[in-house]
Amino acid sequence: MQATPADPSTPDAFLTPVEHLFVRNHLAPPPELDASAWTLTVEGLVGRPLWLDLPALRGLPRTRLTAVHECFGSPSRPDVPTRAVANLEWSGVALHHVLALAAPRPQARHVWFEGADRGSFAGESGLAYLKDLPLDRAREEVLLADTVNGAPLPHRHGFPVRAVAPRMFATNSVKWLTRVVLSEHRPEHLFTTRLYTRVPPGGGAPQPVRDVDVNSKLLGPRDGGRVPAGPHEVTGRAWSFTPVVSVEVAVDDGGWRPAALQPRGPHPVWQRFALPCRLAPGPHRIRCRATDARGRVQPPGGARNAVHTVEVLAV
Ligand SMILES: Nc1nc2c(c(=O)[nH]1)N[C@H]1C(S)=C(S)[C@@H](COP(=O)(O)O)O[C@H]1N2
Ligand SMILES: [Mo]
Repeated sequence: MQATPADPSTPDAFLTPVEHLFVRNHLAPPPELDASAWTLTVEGLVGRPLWLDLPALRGLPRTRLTAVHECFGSPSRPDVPTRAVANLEWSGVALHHVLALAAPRPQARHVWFEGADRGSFAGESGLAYLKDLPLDRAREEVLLADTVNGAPLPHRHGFPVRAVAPRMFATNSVKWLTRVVLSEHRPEHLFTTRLYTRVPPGGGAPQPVRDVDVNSKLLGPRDGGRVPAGPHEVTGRAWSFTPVVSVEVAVDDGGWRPAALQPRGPHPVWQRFALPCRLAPGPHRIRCRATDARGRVQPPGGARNAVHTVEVLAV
């Protein structure tokens, strides 16, 4: 998978500026679609197959959504933390409006989302980028977005329209969306059934990578940074499928202390946390650990959402 040459670091802002957003493309080169030629087809188990152009899509009721956008990381290394995360405001048309026009048949259970990018990945060629979701879930949650942070999507982030699947890993948010298929079954495909699956914590059959884990990221002070000795505010962001209910911070061997935590509100956004502390001259290790409303806690290590640790030198 190609990432931006140097992934920009996450700024400590509620909305991540788009120029700081990571880029993840599996299939080179990323397409530069022409807005006037773009169409979305909706096909499969539908009563009325659709071909929508942009004016037709934009004629439907619009919605805004602010949500965490987190890359799962490499599908072949599902336990390695990447902490590539952002918080973005999208706008567009809720998928359910489009589905209502297409009239899914009662046998339809799954929605497939296909992007316009084509290429090779993991030794397979001629691939499209394809993901799928259960119909009920897609109908409730998915947005067909044409803006991010109030501006049209840049080409690299899916212009003119991408799917946004809130509370799910961003691998489900298909860029350059051109085809939606309703089906009785899941698609057998590299990106649906063979990659982006993982064994749930208690064991069992591998499940598709969907719901985000409970997770947090320290944003201040920065890892590897030098800071003046004295009083500091440790800050960062925490997020999960459900709201985060507590974040604890540990400085060196001082034990876990509860940080002040912003509430999540109605949108699945990330939540800021802060804890004042005093850093004596010398090296320090700072850690943060989030707990969500389901009682899930970040594990100490060995998982992609393991406790985040930064090391700083106070001088
Ligand atoms: N069509 C298409 N959609 C895609 C991808 C892709 O390679 N092709 N990558 C996915 C992955 S793994 C992630 S993390 C997000 C990244 O979105 P961004 O590049 O806008 O940050 O897009 C997802 N949607
Ligand atoms: Mo990703």
